[in-house]
Amino acid sequence: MKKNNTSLSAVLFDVDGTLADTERDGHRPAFNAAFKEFGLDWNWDTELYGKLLQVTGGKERIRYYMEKYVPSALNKNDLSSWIAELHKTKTKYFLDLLAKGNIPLRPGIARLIHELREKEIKIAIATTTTPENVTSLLKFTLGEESLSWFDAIGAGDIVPQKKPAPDIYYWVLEKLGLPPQQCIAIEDSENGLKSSRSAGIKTIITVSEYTYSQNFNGAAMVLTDLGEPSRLPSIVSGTIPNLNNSWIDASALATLIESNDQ
Ligand code: XBP
Ligand code: MG
Repeated sequence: MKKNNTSLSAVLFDVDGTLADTERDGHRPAFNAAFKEFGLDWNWDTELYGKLLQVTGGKERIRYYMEKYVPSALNKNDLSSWIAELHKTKTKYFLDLLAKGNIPLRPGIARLIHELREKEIKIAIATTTTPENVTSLLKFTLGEESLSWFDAIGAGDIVPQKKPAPDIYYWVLEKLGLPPQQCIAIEDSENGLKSSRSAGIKTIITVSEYTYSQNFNGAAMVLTDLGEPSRLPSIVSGTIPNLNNSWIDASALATLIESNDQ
């Protein structure tokens, strides 16, 4: 018997800031450790990192930082390969941090993933981050077998343009073989929202430390997090019909798909 009798076919999750708070105490110190290993005196403090986050993608972020703050360092024979090597070192440090198990999933993420699986609603990942970062985060939070739960994992450089471009969402929709009208995206940032909305997908925002003051026009709903039955989320703006001060679950997402709201 088909368990999912709604028009909701898939939920597409962003990773950084959405599945887990990875930026301030994950990616940022990993970049700094890589800078140190490369003998660079660069230090991305929490405030500067907030500004740099407007550029998605670690390699792109390093290049942007160099152009803006240390242009003299741009003068290298093969700048792109040098940035790629530096970024590879950063990924190594980030994976070490994940393996320590210090970066938990955000409220409601594991609950919703388990419920969607039970109801046979597809789940997928649409992120800018490096593929190994996604697989490690999933492995160390939901367990090794969780990788097989996802019907598509779209990550990193597999598309030419990172968020806010819609490319990664188009890629995932194609892998799933689904139209955007049957999917919901869960994001935490303005760049992520631009990406998912440009691909025509209704989107829920769970704000994160670095994104709460961004512009979320076009989101179906903006909340602090997905919430748990024991700890309801706070609604920042918007609503889902019949949600009534509750947490985000599969039936709330199905109602959103079926509503005429954005
Ligand atoms: C996440 C990012 C990523 C991470 C770093 O954006 O911008 O660049 O900060 O990952 P989103 P890499 O959540 O919108 O996908 O260093 O592996 O690129
Ligand atoms: Mg994000």
